[in-house]
Amino acid sequence: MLYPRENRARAVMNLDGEWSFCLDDGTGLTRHWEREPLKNAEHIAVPASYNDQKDKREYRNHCGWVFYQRQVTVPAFYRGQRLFLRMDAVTNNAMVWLDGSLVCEHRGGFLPFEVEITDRVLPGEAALLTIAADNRISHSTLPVGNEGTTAFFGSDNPGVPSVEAAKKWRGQQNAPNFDFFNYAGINRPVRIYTTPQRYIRDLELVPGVDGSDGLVRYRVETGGDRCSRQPGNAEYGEQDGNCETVSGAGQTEEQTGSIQIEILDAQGSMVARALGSSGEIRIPRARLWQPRPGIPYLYTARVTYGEDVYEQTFGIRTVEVKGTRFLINGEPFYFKGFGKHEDSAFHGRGLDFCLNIRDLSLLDWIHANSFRTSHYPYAEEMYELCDKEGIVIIDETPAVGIGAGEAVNPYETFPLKEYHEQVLEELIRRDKNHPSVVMWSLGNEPDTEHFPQSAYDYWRALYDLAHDLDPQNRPVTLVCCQNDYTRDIVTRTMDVVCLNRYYGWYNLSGDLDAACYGLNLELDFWELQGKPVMFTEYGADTMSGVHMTVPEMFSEEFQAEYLDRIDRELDKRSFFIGEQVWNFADYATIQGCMRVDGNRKGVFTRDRRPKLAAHFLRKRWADIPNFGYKNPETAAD
Ligand code: BDP
Repeated sequence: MLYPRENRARAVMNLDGEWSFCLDDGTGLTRHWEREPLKNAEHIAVPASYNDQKDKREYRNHCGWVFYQRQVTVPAFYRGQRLFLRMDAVTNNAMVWLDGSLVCEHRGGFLPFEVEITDRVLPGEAALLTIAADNRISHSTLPVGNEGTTAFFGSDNPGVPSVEAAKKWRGQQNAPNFDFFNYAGINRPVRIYTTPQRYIRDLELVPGVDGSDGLVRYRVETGGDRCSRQPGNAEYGEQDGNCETVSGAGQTEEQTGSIQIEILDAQGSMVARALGSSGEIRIPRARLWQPRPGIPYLYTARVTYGEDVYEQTFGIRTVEVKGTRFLINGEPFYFKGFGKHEDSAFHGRGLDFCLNIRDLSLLDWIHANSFRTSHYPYAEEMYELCDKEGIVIIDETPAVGIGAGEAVNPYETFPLKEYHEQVLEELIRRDKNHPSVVMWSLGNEPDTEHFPQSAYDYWRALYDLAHDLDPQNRPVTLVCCQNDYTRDIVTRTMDVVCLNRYYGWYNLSGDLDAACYGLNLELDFWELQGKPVMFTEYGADTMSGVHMTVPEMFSEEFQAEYLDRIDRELDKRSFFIGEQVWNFADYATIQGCMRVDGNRKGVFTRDRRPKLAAHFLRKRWADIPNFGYKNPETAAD
């Protein structure tokens, strides 16, 4: 799916700003709130989660639908163009109406969806746009919510009602099976964009290297070759229930012949050109996209098709796993960075350009080169920034929380398989062209230990699917929870073994000698598997401002010492290809007796001030190069 961009052929109307807003009282859908201006509406900012915008418990703890509304007038001079309404992310499920009629529904809170509305609005006249968002999570959502007997935090003491019983008594309540706040609403921009009648629908770019030349395979998909729907036959439901517009299947030779693709260098000069809907382009003496401090050189593919034009930046770089190494442009790469969250004060999970710029600046300051989009796909703007700034991304689906203890086989209980496939497909379709994305993560910390064969069947099928779907065939991983790794038969089959480990924190708490001992036992096991291994999480909750001469848990000194001790063990292992600390910054999560005002494992505070550990990592990472840090031939064992 293409990101909406304006150019000489396309206009983009941004609908962000202040909208009308109501929490559903349970009657919104049956009483058709979408048909008239919302009654007793409040003001709300878009994009942003609604939860922290008002000082009201009902906003923070709401469970169910909410309604957003605004008037939209498409300018009269857009007449004759196709119009698309695009929502970048509505969390977790969405329904969209124009003037009271349903135009679109979408399942999932972290990926874009769009619908053609050419026949739904009259340019020059106001239309009432209503978007409802449902934040409920359950066994059939990603991320996963607890239900009934799978409640994670069950009854603790005899005589105390279980969470489930309390829920029944007080009504509906979300029970996340994951450790971040369930921020919801219109979290990313809403836009209307135009295209000419015949338009470019998608573009796939697969870069390769041939000696000093770049070789780019490309494929262009067009739309609108059939007549656009006329008013009167445009009822919702005629589109097979999905939100996509009419596809360009059945292109004639004349039409595909009219597709032109030009490759521009960073100065805007054309360096190569081709005709047709697919093919291969040679770029003589190509410059590679390199993670910084290398130069993340970007080319632009300019596609024209009839009156339409679309420009997509891309990088020429290769990614490959060989033996125990992760190669970018043929060189063994070492990941230094973090698991992150989209999380900040007031905005919740809402897109915040300034925060993204600031976070990348901090990654630069601390000499990090990468992060994982834990635990869901991030806003597209962040990937664009990383393309430009040379930050490497492990791109994760929202599959977090698949597991419910040893009594319940989640793979037989959670009806997720088809939906998970759909999400994976949407993710890869969205992010396939980003040079910054070097690996797909199928999910975070599922149960792979108690029902090993079911887990294997589930995740291996997704692993194969990811490889099939990705035109660039990037490595694929599944991020593994601290578990009995000898029973887990899934993690070891991934291209890269990604481990979340808390030796010294949740396990062997506070005893760093014992933690290093436990860690080494496990590393001995992984050494035998012949795969590249990295940490995608390790860390310690730390209250900024708490200092100790003899470091104990929760102090800034403990976090720094913990990282130092663990890192020294990692340094001894040549197959170990990266360290991503949990977490980049403190963040909001569900309240509970293990969390003080959120999860405090940030190396930065929620307002992005460094803790002591940030200075430690900055010093350590300054001396670790992107390439060649671990060379299996020479590294000490
Ligand atoms: C890991 C999860 C992560 C948590 C972290 C923690 O992947 O989402 O926030 O633990 O406990 O298990 O801080």
